[in-house]
Amino acid sequence: MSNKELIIHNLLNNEWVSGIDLAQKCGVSRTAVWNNIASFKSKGYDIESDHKLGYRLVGIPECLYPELVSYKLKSGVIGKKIIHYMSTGSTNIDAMRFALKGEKEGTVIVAETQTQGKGRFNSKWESVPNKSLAFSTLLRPYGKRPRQGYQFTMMAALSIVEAIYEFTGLKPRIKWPNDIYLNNKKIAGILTELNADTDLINFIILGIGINVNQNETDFPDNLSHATSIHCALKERIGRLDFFKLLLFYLDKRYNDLIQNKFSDIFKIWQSFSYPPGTKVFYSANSHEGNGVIEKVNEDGAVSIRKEGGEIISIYSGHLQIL
Ligand code: BT5
Repeated sequence: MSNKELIIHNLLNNEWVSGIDLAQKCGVSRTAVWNNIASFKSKGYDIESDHKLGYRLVGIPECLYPELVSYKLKSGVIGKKIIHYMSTGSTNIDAMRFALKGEKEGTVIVAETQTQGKGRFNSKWESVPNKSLAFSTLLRPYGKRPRQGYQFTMMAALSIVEAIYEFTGLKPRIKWPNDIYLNNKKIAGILTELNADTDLINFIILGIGINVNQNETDFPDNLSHATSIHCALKERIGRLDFFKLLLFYLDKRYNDLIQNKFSDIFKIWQSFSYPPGTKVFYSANSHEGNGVIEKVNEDGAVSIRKEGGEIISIYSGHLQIL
């Protein structure tokens, strides 16, 4: 843990800590403590100083700074290292760059906003500074095949609904293959990108975008089908604590996956997904049309019963709930 993180962690119980104690606990000089406090204040931390009592933290900024995310984070691998940007193009592109340079598994790249956030098939993903969540996690699963890539999207989707359910009591639905919906509007999306040889995955970038504290007016006109946790709950939620809970669930479900417990994940995933019989408009390669969901299969394909009764399996495509 860096000295910066240690200093903030020692202040996060909001009690007075003397400069000498802080310096000792963090293994730095008093001047270094003073310099760090000044730099924290410039980042938006509200810290009181008193020449006798020392320092006391009274407010934190609305940012997902690494030293805040790592405090009492209950996860083993995912989030062990956090890289934070106020603004970046796309955290998936950043994560890809770090991965190619040898960055360790579990590193999370998080941005307050993205200028070129992307969805599947190069579509655009919108985020709002300090209100949404946009982050990417680098995974290096051992011995997984490229055709198992969809399992990572499924475990991420499950982690997102579990975190939202525990944090808010709201029960979102998963829309095959990579979307999370609330009240039939999209609240989150997952972009899973692989770097693989023919037979083996080298690494995975798991990009997650979640609408957390946006108001209705924060969404552009072309996103009338989008919603946020705030819109559904009618109150703002603590984005930092929610993010930490999500990292915990991601870590837990990733662990299940690498211990070959995908069948367990898949069963729970199904209980959150739109059920058989849901009417959809499907589009995949050259096919498109109306139909109903017949089932989602453990190999990642969705079976659709077309209007004429024929059943087709789709491995990659879009569903629109009707
Ligand atoms: C997704 O693709 O939903 C994947 C989104 C992944 C975003 C994360 S953010 C962190 C990381 N870095 C990135 O650059 N990306 C990842 P897809 O299923 O193809 O859906 C994309 C479609 O969702 C767009 O074409 C829009 O219609 C819609 N959309 C865009 N922004 C949205 C938002 N904030 N809320 C709801 N829908 C949105």
